[in-house]
Amino acid sequence: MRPADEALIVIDVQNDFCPSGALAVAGGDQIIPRVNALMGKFSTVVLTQDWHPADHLSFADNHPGAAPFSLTEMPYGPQVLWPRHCVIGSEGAAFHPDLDTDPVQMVIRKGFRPQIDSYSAFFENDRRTATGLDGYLKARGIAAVTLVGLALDYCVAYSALDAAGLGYRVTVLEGAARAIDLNGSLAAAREGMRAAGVALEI
Ligand code: VGL
Ligand code: ZN
Repeated sequence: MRPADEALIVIDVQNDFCPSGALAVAGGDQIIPRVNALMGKFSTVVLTQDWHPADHLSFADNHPGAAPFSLTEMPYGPQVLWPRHCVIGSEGAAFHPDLDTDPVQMVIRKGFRPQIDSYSAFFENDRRTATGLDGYLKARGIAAVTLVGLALDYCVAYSALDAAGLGYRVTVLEGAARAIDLNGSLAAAREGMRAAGVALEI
């Protein structure tokens, strides 16, 4: 068992990020056996769930003429326009059926405000709107977090950077994560995480 002040945070292991999903991450489902095994080692386990309303502004089809994976400008800065994914209540937004949710104490949903995307488990993309996860972890005496899940270069990396900024010791297990890798996003994410003091392990 890991020390009681360590939490496992499992990012977005949802159908839409797995093969045949709307925003499939290559090999996304391959991480699930390892993630399930890891859950047994941590006394605090948190899942995040990307959870978007149909009119979410991160969806390319809510911007007439815009192509999926193109960039737009939001009030909070540049934003990738994604294929429609993880719509609230849909099968695509559900956790992958092989993911063991029994040991999980907390599910954080994010990205439900139509105007703001949310990659990180801690703050939405405006970098100010909190999800409440920091308060939950601090109230439970958590000092270190291990992050796994999808996608390594977006939601996992953003969560890792925020966790480091909030004072947690942060480890990302790359072997239990998979990346989208859009225009060098994976290399940039790794570099950013290393610079922030995140331990990248396999
Ligand atoms: C994610 C793009 C859009 C992720 C979520 O989970 O990494 N990426 N929404
Ligand atoms: Zn999303």
